[in-house]
Amino acid sequence: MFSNRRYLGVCTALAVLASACTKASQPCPQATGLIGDGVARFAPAAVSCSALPASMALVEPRFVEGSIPAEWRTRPTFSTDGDRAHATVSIEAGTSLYGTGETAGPLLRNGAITETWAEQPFRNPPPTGLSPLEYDDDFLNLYQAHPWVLAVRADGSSFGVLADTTYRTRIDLTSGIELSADVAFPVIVIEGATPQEVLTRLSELTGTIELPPLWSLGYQQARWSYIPDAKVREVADEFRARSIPCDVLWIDIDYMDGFRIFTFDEERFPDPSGLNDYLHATGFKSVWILDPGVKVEPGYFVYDEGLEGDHFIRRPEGELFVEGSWPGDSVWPDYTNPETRAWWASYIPDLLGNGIDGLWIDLNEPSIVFPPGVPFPGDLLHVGGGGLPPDTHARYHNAYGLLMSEATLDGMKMARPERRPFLLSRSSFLGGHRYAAMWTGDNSARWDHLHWSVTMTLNMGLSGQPFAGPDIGGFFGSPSPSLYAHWIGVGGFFPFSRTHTIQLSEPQEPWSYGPEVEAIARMAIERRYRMLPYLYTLFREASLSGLPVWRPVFFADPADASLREEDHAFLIGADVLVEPVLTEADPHEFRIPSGIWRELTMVGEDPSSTPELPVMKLRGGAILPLGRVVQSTTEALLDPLTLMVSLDAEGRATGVLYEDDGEGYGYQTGDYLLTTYSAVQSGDRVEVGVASEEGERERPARMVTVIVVTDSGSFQASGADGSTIGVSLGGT
Ligand code: NBV
Repeated sequence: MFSNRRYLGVCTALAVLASACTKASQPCPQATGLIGDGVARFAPAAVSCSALPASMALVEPRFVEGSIPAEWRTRPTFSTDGDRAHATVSIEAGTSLYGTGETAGPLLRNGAITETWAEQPFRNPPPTGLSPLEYDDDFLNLYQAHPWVLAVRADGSSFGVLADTTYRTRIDLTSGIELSADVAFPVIVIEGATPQEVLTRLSELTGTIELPPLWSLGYQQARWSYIPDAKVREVADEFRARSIPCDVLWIDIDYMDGFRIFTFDEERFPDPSGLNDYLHATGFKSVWILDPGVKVEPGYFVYDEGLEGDHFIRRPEGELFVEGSWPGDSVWPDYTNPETRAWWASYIPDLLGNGIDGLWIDLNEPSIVFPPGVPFPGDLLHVGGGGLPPDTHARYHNAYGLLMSEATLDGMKMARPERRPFLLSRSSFLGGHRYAAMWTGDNSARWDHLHWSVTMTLNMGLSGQPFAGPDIGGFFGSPSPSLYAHWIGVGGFFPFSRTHTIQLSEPQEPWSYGPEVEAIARMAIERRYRMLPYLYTLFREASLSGLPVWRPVFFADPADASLREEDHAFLIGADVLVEPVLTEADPHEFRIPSGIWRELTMVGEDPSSTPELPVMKLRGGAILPLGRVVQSTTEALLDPLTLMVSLDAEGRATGVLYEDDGEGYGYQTGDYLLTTYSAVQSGDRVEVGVASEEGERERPARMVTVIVVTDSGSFQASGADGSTIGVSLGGT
């Protein structure tokens, strides 16, 4: 039987019949029915298909493939209450709720209320001790919007609920799952035997991340702003002089000429190419910021050309929408228009032509800077196109960051089709991970934010975005030496690992807190570089399966109710358990999964002298591939390769290592090497070797050091990669 989708394809191919076919079928892209394996869509019965919003979360429309079976467990009940549409999903006792995107607070979301409305947080007056732009766990909405809940039942089986609308949606988890909005919306329910299966199914609908360039997984250093360019060089030199690994320096808004996007300040950044050449010569990459607000100034090329092409958002009466951004009075591109996206993308090649490696898009909720806290009116007009209907800002507000990400990424790919792009976006919508990584916005140098940086990264992963991390050390304020040491201690492990801070704050480089903290920061960052082969392997997995890089500990055993609230400890992939210290006082009691978890120390580390660094544990049955400490990923990571082995109760272990050239797309045509290593114990000897391999890349001639971690100490041996390496547990 044809799915509607294929049916349409056949209709298109048979041109003669086409009009008859489409007329007869007219499939509704929002109709009720099964739309994938374990995926059902429910549309409110009383609402016609044309009245339902088209999905912006999904990669492409999903058409009904069959009817929903009678035994389907999770069904929303639709109702209306005045002008408000509701969808209610009841949950069984013992069901734990997660996801809901970017929300401060605990990992477990039962009892929480979230609203999808991408917004720079603002409160006036703010609570004591905070400034108006600082967020805490009282905010219902932050910069990103993910109308998505991941539920784990008592038995470990799982389902996910997606309110498939970009309109502002309230997600009330105080009793079951109650979704509501001012417009009717369809609900997609995904069933799975485990939460992992649900997330993989979600990624089949919303897409996965693209494999990022290896350098973007290195440690990164930012501040608002390193000015002038000489300061950027000085920071780069300092990293190298102090042997603190770092891959990327970030350039904030002050590089621009009067904050006009796509320009450079002639005095402070007269030679961006020269600056980038300098950075590249010592193994750094650079990422530069871009805002969406375009200065209203006749004669400024972006404004003139944007006006000419009619690319800016207008008010209902037809005049341009003008408000204050960094450059003063500004207008905003209407990214719903494919021509506007192409226009925006056309500026990117010249910008990147200055040797810029990656881009960072900010304020794209979108936010007005002056005066702060003024919302974009819901009645502004968007022209749409390419499948998006013309409609108001109320409909497209939450998708603005996603569409700006798409346009910017298009420009990056156009500029350098042979290089994998790296893009970071402050705002986005569910599915935006297809285009950009995210950070958790303007957090604060406070202990509660250190904890939330872990829970937010985890919940982003449970909402389909694996490439996430906070401003390490906090954006607002200046952390104490102890807070920075603890933050960078865990910070070395974030999928996206960057220190960043606000204008005029105290210096926040790893050496800014004296030699003791500097040594801790160096160790934390060196741990990251040693772990990069494993992290890169996990990013590849995320790009294929949608599984997050950081995972909550309950992933190890979804049926174990005692793990559901643990949100200090977390897993990196399936094999590494991290127990960070996220509190100033009152030590946290970790709930960790049952089974074998052996403490892991990196070569040369003395954990007793560095309580700020998290305890790391390796799952029994796992082999962890580690690289060597390098100053940046421009150096070869994997010679020697270290394999840390933690045997299971049967004396076996396996582990996977993915490698390619770290940039470019050669991997898509076979230029990669995926190795499964295995270890088997017999008596007091463990033999470790290659169990299987995939890909056309040749195995490099390199040494492998195998370290078998046991309950009575570590034992090691070395040999050539590809050979069988025997490790004697007797130590001889
Ligand atoms: O561009 C300046 C900052 C930036 O450093 C920060 O990371 C963004 O989240 N940006 C916000 C604008 C400042 C708003 C107060």
